[in-house]
Amino acid sequence: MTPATKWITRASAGYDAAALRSRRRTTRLLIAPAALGAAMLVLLALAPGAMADVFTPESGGSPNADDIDSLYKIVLYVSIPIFLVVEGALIWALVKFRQRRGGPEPEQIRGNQPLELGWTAGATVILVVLAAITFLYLGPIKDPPASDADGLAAGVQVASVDQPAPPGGAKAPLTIQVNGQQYLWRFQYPGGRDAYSYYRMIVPTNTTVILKITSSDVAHSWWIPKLGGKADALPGHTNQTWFKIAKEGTYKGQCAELCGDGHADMRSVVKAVSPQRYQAFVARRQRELTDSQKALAQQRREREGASKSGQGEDN
Ligand SMILES: [Cu+2]
Repeated sequence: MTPATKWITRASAGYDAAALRSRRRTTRLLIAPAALGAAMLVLLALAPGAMADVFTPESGGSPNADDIDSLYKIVLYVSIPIFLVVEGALIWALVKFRQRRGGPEPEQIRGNQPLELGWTAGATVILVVLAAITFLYLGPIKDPPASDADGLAAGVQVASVDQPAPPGGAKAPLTIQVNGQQYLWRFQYPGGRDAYSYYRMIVPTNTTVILKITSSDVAHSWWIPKLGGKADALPGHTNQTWFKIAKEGTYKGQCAELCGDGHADMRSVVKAVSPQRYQAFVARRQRELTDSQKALAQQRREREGASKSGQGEDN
C-alpha cells in the first residue's frame, strides 16, 4: 500500500455516506423557508404603503393625521427605553447567573418585595401618564375643528340627519358623501343640484371636510393615510371621518378592506385645490350633469317620436 492509499483508507474509515446525505437534505429543507422569509421581508420593504413612514403612521395632510402620528411617536419613544431596559436586564441575568459547567447550582431566589412593588408602581405611573396624554389627543383627533377664514365660504354644506350642530359657526364644514362599491369610490358633493365624481375627490383647502361614508355592496374601508385613519364603509350604515388640508396637493390612498377580486384596483385620490377652483369644479360637474340629462331627454323624445311614426306606418 502506498502512503497515499493508506491515508485514504484511514480517512474514509469514519466516513458515513448516509449521515452526510441526510444532513444535506436537512440543509435543503431549511433553504426553502429561509428564502421564503427573506423574499417576504424584501417585498414588505419594497411596499411603501405597508411600511408607512417606516416606523410611524403617515401624516402631513391633515391635523388629525398629525395628531395620530404624534401620539404614536410619544408611546413609541416611551416604549423603546423600557424595552431595552427589560430585555437588557433579562439577557444580563441569564448570562451572569447561569449554571457553569462543573460549578455549583446557582442560588435559587424567590421573590423580592421592594423590587416587585417598585416595578408595579413604576408601570402604573407610566400607564397613567400615557392614558392621560392619549385622552388629551383623542379629542382633536375625533372632533373636526372649524374651517379657516380663507376656507370655503359657509352656507355650502347640506344639513345632515344624524350630526349635531356643525362646529365652527360661520366657518362651517363641507360634507361629502362617500360611497364604496366594487371596485370604486363615488363622491357626492353638496350644493343645490347633484355633483359627483368617481375615484378623485376634489376638496377646498383650509376647509374642514366631513365625510359620510357608506357602501352599496360589501364592506370596504376608506383610507388616505396622510389624511388620517381608516373608516369602514359598510352597507346600511354611515360612518364619519374628517380632514382639513392646508396646502394644495394630491393625497393618495386605497380601499383597506379586502372586498373582492378587484380590491387592489380600488384606489382613490383626494385633490385639494383653492376654494375658488373647488366651486368652479362643482359648478362644472353640475353643468355637465344638466347637459347630459337634457341630451338624454332629447334622445328619449326622438325615440318616442320614431316609435310613434313606426306605429303610424304599421296602421
Ligand atoms: Cu373595497
